[in-house]
Amino acid sequence: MTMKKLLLTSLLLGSVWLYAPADVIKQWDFNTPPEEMDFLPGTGTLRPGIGGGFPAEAVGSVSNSFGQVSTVSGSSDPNSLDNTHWRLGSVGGLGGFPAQGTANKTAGAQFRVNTSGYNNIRVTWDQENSATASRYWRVQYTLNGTDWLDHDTVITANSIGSPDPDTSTPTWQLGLATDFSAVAGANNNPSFGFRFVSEFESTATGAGAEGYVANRPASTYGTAGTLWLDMITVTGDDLNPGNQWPQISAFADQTVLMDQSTAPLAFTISDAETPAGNLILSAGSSNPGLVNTFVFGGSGTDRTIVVTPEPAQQGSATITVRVTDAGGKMSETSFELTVTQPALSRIFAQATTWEEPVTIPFTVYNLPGNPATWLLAGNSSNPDAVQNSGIVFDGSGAERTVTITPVANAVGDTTITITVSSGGLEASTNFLFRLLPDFVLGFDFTDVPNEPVVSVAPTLVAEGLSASDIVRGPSLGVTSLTRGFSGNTWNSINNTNKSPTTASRDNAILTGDYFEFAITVEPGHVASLATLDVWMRRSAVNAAMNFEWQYSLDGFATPGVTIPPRGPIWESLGLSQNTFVYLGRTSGTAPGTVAPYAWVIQDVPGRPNLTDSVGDPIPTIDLADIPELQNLNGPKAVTFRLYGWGNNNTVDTNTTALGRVKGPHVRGTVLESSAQPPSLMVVREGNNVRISWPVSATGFTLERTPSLSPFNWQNVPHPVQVVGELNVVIVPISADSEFFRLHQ
Ligand SMILES: [Ca+2]
Ligand SMILES: [Ca+2]
Ligand SMILES: [Ca+2]
Repeated sequence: MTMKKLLLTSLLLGSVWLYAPADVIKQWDFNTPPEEMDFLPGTGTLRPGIGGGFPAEAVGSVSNSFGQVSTVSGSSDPNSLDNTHWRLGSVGGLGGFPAQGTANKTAGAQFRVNTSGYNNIRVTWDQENSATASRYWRVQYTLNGTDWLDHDTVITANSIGSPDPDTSTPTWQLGLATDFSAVAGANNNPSFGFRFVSEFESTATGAGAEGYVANRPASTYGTAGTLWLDMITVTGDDLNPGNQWPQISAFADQTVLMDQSTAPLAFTISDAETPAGNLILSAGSSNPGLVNTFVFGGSGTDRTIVVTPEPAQQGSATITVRVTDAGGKMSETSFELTVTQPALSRIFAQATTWEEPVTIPFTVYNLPGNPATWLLAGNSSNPDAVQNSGIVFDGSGAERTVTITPVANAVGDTTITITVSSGGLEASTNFLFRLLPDFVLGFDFTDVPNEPVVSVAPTLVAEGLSASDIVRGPSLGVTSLTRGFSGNTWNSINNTNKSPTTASRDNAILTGDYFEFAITVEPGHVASLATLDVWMRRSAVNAAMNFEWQYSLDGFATPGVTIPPRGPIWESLGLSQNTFVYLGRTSGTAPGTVAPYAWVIQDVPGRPNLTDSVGDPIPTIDLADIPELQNLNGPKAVTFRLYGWGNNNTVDTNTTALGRVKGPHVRGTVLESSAQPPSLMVVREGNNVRISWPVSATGFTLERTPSLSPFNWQNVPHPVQVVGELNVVIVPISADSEFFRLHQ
């Protein structure tokens, strides 16, 4: 050992070349490449700007985006025209850092670096963290591309803002550094990589919290905290400076359809010492289950590669192409291959009446050919409800619409299938199309002024019904909202005016946090309620977000009955609780795209806040399955309440509203009692069934169908006999099921 130390000392003293600047192996500046410069920091690249090869990766389910964190402080990137910083953190409310106490040292930013031909690997970078981000960031590395080991380096985030150290955005730390020169396995290793991951205080410092602590001492750790990076620079010492590195040109990212190969992708290779024809090519995939077949073509400097995905697989993979010279030096470049198949955007179940055609937008993905030549076809499973000729397409390119016009007087369900085809490939989707009775009650808030209105009268009440105004429960605050009906001071731990203050369903019921309206069936009428629709709007993330519909037949003198949120859309969303959440909010930045009804599953910030925009529709709730809400003989009142409650963060001033524009709507039927349809009586008599109804019910025809889905009602051919006060039809029993109805 002494000998080695002495030798090393003499080398350091006597060998000038050891002090030569190391080579930059790779550098990520995240800027749009110079030839494509667009002066927009919000666009950039994850590919290394120097060195080629594997793009930077966000790991641990963290989302990422490009931008600039602050105009006050920046990174050391000298590019003043189009300087992008890389941001790790939630985007559109999705993909934040791990929840408190979970997933230590797994989430952050990852960089794969082929270090072949180098030793003394070192990394420098610039970093910024928001106030609520993790204070500690561990440097980890891998020697086999899979397993990650702790390096001694732990970065403590900077919390000092500028100009205000305590409240302004924290400033950048420039030139942070970590050194892998003592890690022998980091040298000359095509599988080397390193990453920066958020870390618990206890493991980072050997003391303190067994969880994440916030960067800024006065802040609380939050999953929405951010890690910003720039100028990730990897250096090393060339193991053989006498041999130049081979060169390989870059590839554009590629998209192919499932079961199709790429075209031959052209690239060039060269080397100072080795003839191009003697250079060795290899290729690898980050996702071998998706793609692992590569065929090289061409010769000399001009080469091609054909990449073939595995059968029936789709997804994406990073393809790395490497060139090695006769001296063993290797250079590489990478590109992303995406394997897709044609698809249509999801269309949820639709509800309407036969009188109201419905127009639905949809998007076509990954269908080849000129969109003007695409063939669009629609099919209806039940021509009694919708004919195929009632399905009409419009739009152009990938953005299309379908307008569905029902058959006159139809009620019932049909499944609509849409198929778009081109060049032997096609995409299709289907959805339920339900023809319901019309609305019998509706609140339109178009004329609600920006004042603290206490109640709003219904704007649609069917003949035979009367209805109350819509009002708030006694413990909700009255707030102003143009074209809406809003409430605040929802039950929460922060509301000192309520007791108890814990936000829960039971306490919402106890204290009276609800919106309410009532339908009264007038004497001489009978009503059946079919569906309940409501549109909602929340002002901010800390508004009440938990809800439950209830009804009462005694004006809530006794506890109400839960209306479970059920119906085709709830089913397709996989939701079957008795309560529901609504997580849309006008605060925050809207994500790029929002799937319909995403707001009943996840936080959806940035919802439209225009005074003339409807709120977010809550999926239609079926009432037809609730026996107590069918055949309501007047006089009879049904009172509806929508209870709401928040959580420990709910703030009194944050509002939850019905609307805007559209208030609650109920579909159903209301008939005069005298027009109440007669009942059919069915009795077995030997090998026949005896079907009868009162002779006083005139103008009815007995019909039958072998199935209700689809139905095919046909007149029953057997004669009608009058027996006393009854019309009687005798029908022989058959082996198949049959359904009967009276039709007027
Ligand atoms: Ca940059
Ligand atoms: Ca840019
Ligand atoms: Ca060479």
